[in-house]
Amino acid sequence: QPILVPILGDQLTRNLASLRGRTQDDTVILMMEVWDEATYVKHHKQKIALIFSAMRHFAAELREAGWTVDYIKLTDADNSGSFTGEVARAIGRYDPRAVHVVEASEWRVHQMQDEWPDKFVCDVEILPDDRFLCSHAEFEAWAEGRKHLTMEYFYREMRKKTGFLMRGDGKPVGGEWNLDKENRQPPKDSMDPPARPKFEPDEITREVIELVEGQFGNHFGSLEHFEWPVTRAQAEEAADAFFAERIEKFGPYQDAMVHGSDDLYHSMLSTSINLGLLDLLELCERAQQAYEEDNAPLNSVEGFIRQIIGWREYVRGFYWHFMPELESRNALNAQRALPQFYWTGETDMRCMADSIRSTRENAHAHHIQRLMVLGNFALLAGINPRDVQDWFLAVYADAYDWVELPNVVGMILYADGGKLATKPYAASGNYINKMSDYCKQCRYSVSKKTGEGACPFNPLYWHFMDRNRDQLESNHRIGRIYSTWDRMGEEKRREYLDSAENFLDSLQPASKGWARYT
Ligand code: FAD
Ligand code: DLZ
Ligand code: SF4
Repeated sequence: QPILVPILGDQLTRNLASLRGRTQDDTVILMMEVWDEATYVKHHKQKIALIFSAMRHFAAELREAGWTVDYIKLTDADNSGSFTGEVARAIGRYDPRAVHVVEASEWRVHQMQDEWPDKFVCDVEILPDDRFLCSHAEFEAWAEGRKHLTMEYFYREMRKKTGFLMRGDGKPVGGEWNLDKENRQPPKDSMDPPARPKFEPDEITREVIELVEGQFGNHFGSLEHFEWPVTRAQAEEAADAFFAERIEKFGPYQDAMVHGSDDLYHSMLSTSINLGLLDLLELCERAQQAYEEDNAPLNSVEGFIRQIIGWREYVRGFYWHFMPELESRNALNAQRALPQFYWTGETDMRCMADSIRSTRENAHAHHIQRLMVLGNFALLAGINPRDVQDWFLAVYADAYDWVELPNVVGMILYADGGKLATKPYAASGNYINKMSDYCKQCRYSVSKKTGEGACPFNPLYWHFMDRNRDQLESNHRIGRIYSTWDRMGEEKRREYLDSAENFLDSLQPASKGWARYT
């Protein structure tokens, strides 16, 4: 009787807790393409193609290394369509003495796994996912008794724990923990970021692309530019290029936006990291090495390491700490439907149109587009959190509930009432103008505050502040905004509010069928 080891689609590493220490002759690995996972939201076509292709490549790699892999394809005749159904069928086939599986990264799938011990005739062991650097218990111990779960303090603990950029005396290299203030440079005309490596679809990927076009042709997004790494070797090549060519300027231009320039100096590694193709400690070691060898300044390297051992680990801990309530939080009582243009890209707002174009073409937009353009608009316009969650979960190739949800509910929408962010990331057109080249050729005028042709972010900003005054005025980081508002006088305030309302009234709500099967 073998041990059955199901490997989920975002667990694609040989260094998985369920494989470690196992021998090949008494192990059957099970990998499953299932309808339920492909359709719980209508994922971008590239996201499904990426996951299926990476799964198929990983299965081939495991077989080549001598493992027995039972791989269930989406269109296999008896495919039951769910993880639970497929594990049950595999138990029928192999009569294993136990199932060893690594805990799912998402609440939804973890709930399924929790039922397995009662459902199945054999033993079921659910193992911790030690690819994350901070265990659930460690996060809970850190969170215990804290009024605010401030990322910065979590991050400092992670620096001490991992030793990255630490001096022998326990102080941070360079004397400061966080160099974010050096990482806010606007784009320069002379910027010329080197292109990242693009990976031509091989036969496996081409077959998957055909499958996705056939089965999920009505999902959002284009498959024309499928260029993601789908194997560990390719992901490492992508990482090599980042550390050789882009990390130097990663820090300074982290918040910059340039029309038509989709990668800038970002690593573009999130899809590979989330699938399990890259190892977090190795990435951080390489970043640190770039600093030690004088290939990148401290602000770039610290910024990169902070995203990985700080933000990424923090949002994962935050997710498990607040689930399942997190997904229904709506502290600002935002009720508006998501506008249709999030799906079509048909809007005259040039910043939104470009961010949505990149999303449609690449299943990717970089952080500041997600946060300060797409997210900021959703916040200011009062889009209900469920619609925004569905959109962000569906459209990005790196999107999984555990990472998307805290970013949407906590970071962009302030729907958790300020647990993640100490104030809403609300900004008028001025911020976007400062950090991008979008506004110069926009149909709207960023310097016009109200009325016909005014940048919609301007009146929406004040509409947001005004309608949420009860909740926000007591926040010491934002409260003083209201004295500016009050000083404007009744007539000016009315102009802002009317302009915002006219704009909001003009928005066409999206049909629900874009995000979910109805
Ligand atoms: P880089 O800019 O090169 O950053 C390096 C790495 O740091 C990323 O690959 C990622 O692993 C990590 N990272 C950076 N910021 C965050 C963050 N806020 N949370 C978690 N990890 C972070 N990231 C996802 O992986 N999946 C998502 O579904 C996702 N949804 C998001 C939704 C919103 C509203 C926002 C504001 C951010 C979201 N992010 C998400 C975080 C971030 O935008 C992406 O990780 C990043 O854009 C990926 O591109 P990159 O690999 O070039 O990142
Ligand atoms: C996102 C996704 C999709 C689209 N399809 C599958 C699949 O068919 N099989 C699979 O194992 N995983 C898939 N995934 C990723 C899973 O949803 C992910 O592993 C879990 O959500 C983790 O909780
Ligand atoms: Fe966006 Fe306003 Fe600038 Fe147009 S003017 S690109 S809508 S910020």
